[in-house]
Amino acid sequence: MVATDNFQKTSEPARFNLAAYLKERQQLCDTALDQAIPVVYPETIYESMRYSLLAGGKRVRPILCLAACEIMGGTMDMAMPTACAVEMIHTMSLIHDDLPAMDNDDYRRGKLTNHKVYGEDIAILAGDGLLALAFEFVATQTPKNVPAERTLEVIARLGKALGAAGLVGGQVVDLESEGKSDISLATLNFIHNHKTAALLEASVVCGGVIAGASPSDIQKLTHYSQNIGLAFQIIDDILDITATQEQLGKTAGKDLKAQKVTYPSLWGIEESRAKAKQLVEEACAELAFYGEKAVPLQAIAHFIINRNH
Ligand code: GRG
Repeated sequence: MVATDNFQKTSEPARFNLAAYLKERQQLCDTALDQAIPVVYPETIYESMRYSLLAGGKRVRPILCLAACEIMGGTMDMAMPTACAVEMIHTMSLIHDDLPAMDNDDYRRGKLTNHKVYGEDIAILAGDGLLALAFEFVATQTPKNVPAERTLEVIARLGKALGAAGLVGGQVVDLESEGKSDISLATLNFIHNHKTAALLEASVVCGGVIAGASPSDIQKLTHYSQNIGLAFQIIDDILDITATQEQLGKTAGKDLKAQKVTYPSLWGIEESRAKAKQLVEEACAELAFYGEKAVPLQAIAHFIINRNH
């Protein structure tokens, strides 16, 4: 098997070239995202939106969306507008998260943050622009072979995942928890199930919806994505401690400095890693029903816990 070095650390599915798979799909997503935002008047806002959207990033969410569509019998073309939309939403949440009023970060994806380059006013508007475009893009670019009611369901699910019942709600509780050392595991889980897992879940489930997945398929995709969503965040917390700024592309060690309650601060690094591994194993088992077709989603789940950035 050829794959990233890190990918080989756990008992991942064999005979699947994950590195090549991710590279191919990252390139497809990058091209589609590049084409989604031409620079027209007023140039500043389009340049600012493109600056963060095309700054790199692993493209985990769009790749999950495409893979979920394929496992359910759809094609990448059917899901590409939704895949672009989830990356636009993710990027806008990073731009707003980095603002001085929130996390106040100077670096993201290895570059200066949006507000450091364009100013806070334009950075807020770039986030707003990306958010609006995400919905317009799904509504106007989803190909005609996807029934309109599926597209409508995608729009509703995305709205729910990023609003007060999802990312926004998670971010609010995270802000309210700042500086408190007595945050419970239930609160920590609430924050990350909303801030991180909700969009990963929507990415996967919307891919399935586009392909016409049945309610029982949607249930399996939901369980898979909730598990990898939490595992993703546990690893994110560990990397904040163990990885360098160069690896992360953003300031490292921020949680420790802010004395933030995280999974490793509650459980320690090794137990956190073990929990993430267990969540990924449960996620993979959820898809065993689909046999060989599930291999890409299972391999991505392993990548999520074995990544170093
Ligand atoms: C969605 C309307 C709306 C507002 C945003 C600021 C905010 C509300 C929410 C914060 C959400 C947030 C920043 C969650 C963190 C998620 C996370 C683990 C990000 C890192 O994702 P990676 O590792 O990053 O996939 P790359 O750069 O690879 O894409």
